[in-house]
Amino acid sequence: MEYNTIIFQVEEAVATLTFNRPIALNAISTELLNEFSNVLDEISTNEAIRVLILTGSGEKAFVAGADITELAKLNALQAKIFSAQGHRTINKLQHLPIPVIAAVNGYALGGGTEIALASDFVYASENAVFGLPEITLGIIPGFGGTQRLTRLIGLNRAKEMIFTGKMIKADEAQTIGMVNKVCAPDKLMEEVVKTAKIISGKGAVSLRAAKQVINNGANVDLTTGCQMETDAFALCMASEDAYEGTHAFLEKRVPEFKGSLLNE
Ligand code: CO8
Repeated sequence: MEYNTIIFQVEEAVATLTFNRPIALNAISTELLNEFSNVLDEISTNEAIRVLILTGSGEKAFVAGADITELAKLNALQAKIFSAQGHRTINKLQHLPIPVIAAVNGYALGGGTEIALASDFVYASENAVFGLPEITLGIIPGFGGTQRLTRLIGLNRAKEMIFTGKMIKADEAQTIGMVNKVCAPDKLMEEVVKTAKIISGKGAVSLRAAKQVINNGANVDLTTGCQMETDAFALCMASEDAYEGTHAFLEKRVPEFKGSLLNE
């Protein structure tokens, strides 16, 4: 499918989705949000894609938030509809069955930070900047930032960021756990692709199971989470990949995962 605001490429098993509105630092317009949602649908039904990378076009921005030109014209009802649509799309991202790495290559503000928060983990370039500056616009985060940032970095740090609207650089974001790795700008994609390839070489069933159990387990008590792990573990053992992985170890060879989601 062709998109106006997104570049979508698939190379081997790794897909790269590039937010592409250079005119507004890749800000999220209604069109971009619709296209983002459609690409996620496309990815979730394509079994050949094992890992998704998100990034922004240009050297300056990942995503500079919702498009403020559009935002400024919304009445309360339209804002509710836009925010709900954003939540649906970002939930879809968080629950995509495959791993998602955000390659944050510049400003990730407002909705941009919220997209990074719903990814599985973040690598950032040294010039990346994170923040939820909505308070400065007289609003609050509307795509899950008040909830996901709090869960990730804790109540007090999240409150400070949200109440002040302050922007933080990549190294501080790494210190507080928002970023896994900080890279030189010209090495960011290389590092992300390297990690994506390591992941895409693993078994598809176990990757999906691990992501699902980690995500769902984060919202329940430990006993329930461990029970979910037990069930998912049993499901993995029924896959061809588990047979291949365990037998490859015993035969002292590298496993060749077919990644079939079916137990043929
Ligand atoms: N929306 C629209 N246009 C933008 C945005 C944006 N978010 N960010 C930048 N632009 C435009 C600028 O207007 C400018 O356009 P032009 O050249 O036509 O004047 C161009 O991009 C380049 O930007 P700057 O000249 O401002 O570049 P600087 O290097 O001086 O500054 C910044 C870069 C710091 C990133 C600055 O552009 C900025 O502060 N941008 C806004 C960041 C922001 O506040 N984001 C949060 C938006 S609100 C949000 O995300 C809420 C999500 C949930 C919504 C729920 C809705 C109901």
